[in-house]
Amino acid sequence: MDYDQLIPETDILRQECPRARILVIGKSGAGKSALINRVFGISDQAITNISHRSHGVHDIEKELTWKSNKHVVIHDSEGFEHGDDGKRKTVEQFVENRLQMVKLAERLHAIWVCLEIPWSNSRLLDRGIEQFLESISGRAPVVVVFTKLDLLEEKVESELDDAESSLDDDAFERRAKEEVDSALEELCYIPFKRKINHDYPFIAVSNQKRHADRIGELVKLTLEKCDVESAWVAVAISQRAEAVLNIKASTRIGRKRYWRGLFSDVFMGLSVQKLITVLRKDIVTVWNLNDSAELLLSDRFLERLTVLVEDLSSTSQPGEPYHLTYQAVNSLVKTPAAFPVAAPVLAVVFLAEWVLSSYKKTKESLRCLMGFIIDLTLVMDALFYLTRDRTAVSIRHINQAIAFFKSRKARVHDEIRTWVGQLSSALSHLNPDNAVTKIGDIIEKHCINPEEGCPIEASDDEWVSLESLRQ
Ligand SMILES: Nc1nc2c(ncn2[C@@H]2O[C@H](COP(=O)(O)OP(=O)(O)OP(=O)(O)O)[C@@H](O)[C@H]2O)c(=O)[nH]1
Ligand SMILES: [Mg+2]
Repeated sequence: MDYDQLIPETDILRQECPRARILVIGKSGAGKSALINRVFGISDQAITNISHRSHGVHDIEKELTWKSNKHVVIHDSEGFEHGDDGKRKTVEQFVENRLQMVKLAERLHAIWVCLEIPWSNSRLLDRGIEQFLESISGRAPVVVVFTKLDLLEEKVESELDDAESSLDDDAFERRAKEEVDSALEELCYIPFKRKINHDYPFIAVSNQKRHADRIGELVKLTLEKCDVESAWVAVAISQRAEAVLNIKASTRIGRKRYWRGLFSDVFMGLSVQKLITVLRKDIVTVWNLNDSAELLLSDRFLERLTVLVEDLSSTSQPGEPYHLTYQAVNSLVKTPAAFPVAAPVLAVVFLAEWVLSSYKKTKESLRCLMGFIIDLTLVMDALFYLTRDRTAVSIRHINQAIAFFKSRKARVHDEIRTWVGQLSSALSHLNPDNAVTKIGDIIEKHCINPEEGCPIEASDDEWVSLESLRQ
């Protein structure tokens, strides 16, 4: 394999399906824009651009896209009332056409039908929507979304408060939850199933932060409907609701051709720097954070990652000093042509030494590459939580994420050491799949618990120094 073949898997997938394409249908005010905001982390300002009220005219063909999340395109339909046959047929025709498109990128990867929970005795379903759901039954990747769950909760809680004022807090919460569940059955699930013959998946959501897990659930239901790998990856990358889905997307991409290649013979002799540059591109792409300044693709970030990993490059224990920078400068001065790098030469000297060699199938290489993939993924996981309010990634965020990961690094690296240590020394017999599976297991074991998130600690606006990472 030569360098030209070594391109990020995400670039290949992106050619096939660069964006998740989703149709959102629902009455004006049903909460479509709020939902899009929650799932894709798109700013409120952009949301007002797609309000039907502010635009008046509505065009399902229009592709709505956002600078802050380039991995999604939305078609927004305000739905149709009973008797709006013309409008309904337009939407049906649109869906039919899109289902038959040859190019995966042009097809609809999901249709979210948004129905406001009728908490104040309004109507759940219009006849028009019923007809639409019947007409496309089974052929389209529909998920039904019952919106504004918080308003139902408020109503149930206030009624319960009036009726049962003597309950203590825990009992109140339990009762309220039970009553909300049964109200959802009664107001949404049962009437929906009675009216619609087809078995569409559904979920009740709201735009409140405390319901983030339900937004995650919606994304999971949507992914279950994606039967083409590249579409699955596109949707998983586009969403910003669930870190675990980015981790899964990472592992799925990792299983493809070239991650496995890292653990087989095809990359022998290539520059490790080139390999990790490609790996970094893939992992950063999969997380799809708002990185307008491209800090995550910068040399500075790469330097810090390679230093995080360097304790795996030798059999010595963490904490022993490294004199790598000195050695790297020296070897660079002696044999500059040995490093076919695009990055400015000065940046190269800061990279840890293990990066500046060519790839060999040794236990050291295996430990370092596994470490690189795992460390970067766990740093991205922390960044996901730190920038969850959709702010752009900053150096401060990156420092915080690195510091948080560093506090957990010893355990992660111990696991990598132990696993590689027990392999037989004839690594040519290594099944690449085992290494990829192990990477996935370690990441899932050490990723952040969504309920805890990543603690925000004081941090600098300047990049954390390499020396302090080595301590
Ligand atoms: N309490 C609560 N309000 C919500 C929720 N979702 C949306 N809203 C509010 O409901 C109103 C309408 O929400 P939008 O998201 O703009 O509705 P839409 O379906 O996009 O409406 P159009 O763009 O007119 O078709 C706004 O004032 C939102 O703030 C929710 O989950 N809970
Ligand atoms: Mg809207």
